[in-house]
Amino acid sequence: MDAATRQLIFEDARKWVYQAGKQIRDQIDDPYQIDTKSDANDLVTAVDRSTEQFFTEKIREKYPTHSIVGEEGYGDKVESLDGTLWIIDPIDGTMNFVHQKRNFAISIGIFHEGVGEIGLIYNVMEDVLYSGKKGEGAYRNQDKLPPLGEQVNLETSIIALNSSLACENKRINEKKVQQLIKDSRGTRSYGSAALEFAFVAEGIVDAYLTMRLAPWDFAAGLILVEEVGGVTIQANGKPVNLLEKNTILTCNSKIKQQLLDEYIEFK
Ligand code: 2AM
Ligand code: CA
Ligand code: CA
Ligand code: CA
Repeated sequence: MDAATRQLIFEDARKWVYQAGKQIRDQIDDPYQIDTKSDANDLVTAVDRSTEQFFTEKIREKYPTHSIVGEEGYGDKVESLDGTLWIIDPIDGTMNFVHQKRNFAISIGIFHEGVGEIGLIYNVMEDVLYSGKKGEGAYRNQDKLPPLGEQVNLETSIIALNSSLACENKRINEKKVQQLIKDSRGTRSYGSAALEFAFVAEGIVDAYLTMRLAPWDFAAGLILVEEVGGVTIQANGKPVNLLEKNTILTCNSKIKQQLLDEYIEFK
C-alpha cells in the first residue's frame, strides 16, 4: 500500500473511531441488552453490535472492495488475506464496559495483502487514541511513542497476564507462570487485550501473555507494537496467524527469548 492511500484510509478510520467512541460515551448510562456467548462470563451487548454495524456500514459505503472481519459477525466470511482487510473489535473489554463503564477500547487493524498497515486502539472513556501506520511509528494521541527500551530485563519488567494462567489448567505449565509472577517486578490484568497491547507499545508494560486471542483482539495491537520495535508471536514461538485464534506473547524484544525459554511451557 502506498503512503498516500494509507493516509487516506487512516484519516477515515480515525474519524469513524472518534464518532463511534462519542456515540458510546453518549449512551454509557442508557439501558442496553446484555447477552452471553460461549459461557456465562462471555458477554456481548447491543452496543457491541451497533458499534460494529456502524463501522461495517461506513467501510462498505466508502471502500466497497475491502473485506471486513468483525467479532460480532457483521463482517464478511474471510478465508484469505488478499486485498485490504479491516479487522474490527467494536468493544474490546466488554466485561469492563458492562461492570465498570471504562477500561474498554475500540480496536481496528487494517492489513493489505497480509501486511499490517494501520492500527487504531481507542480508549473510549479516557479519549486516548493509540494509532500507528506501517513504517511511520506509533502515537498516543499526538505524541509519538519512543522505541521500546534497550535496557530491559525480566527482573524489572511488568508483565500483563490473565491470572487464570497461574491456576491449574490443561494447556500450560502453571508452575512456570507462578515463577514468572515471582521473578518479574509485577503483574497486571487490565481486561482488554487491545489496551494491554497498547500499554506494551507505550512501554508502560513490558510484555503481555495470554491464551486464545481472536484476530480482532490483537490485529491493531501487533501493528502498534511492531512500530516501536516490539514483537508479537504465538506463545509457542511461532508467527501469529491472522485468520485463527492464537496464544499470544507480545513484548519488548529484549525479554522475548527468556520468556519463551524459562516461563512458557505447554503441557
Ligand atoms: P472482548 O471483551 O472483546 O470479548 C479479557 O481478558 C480479554 O480477552 C478481552 O480483550 C476480551 O475481549 C478477550 N476475550 C477473548 N475471548 C474471550 C472470551 N471467550 N470471553 C471473554 N473474553 C474474551
Ligand atoms: Ca467478546
Ligand atoms: Ca476482544
Ligand atoms: Ca469485543
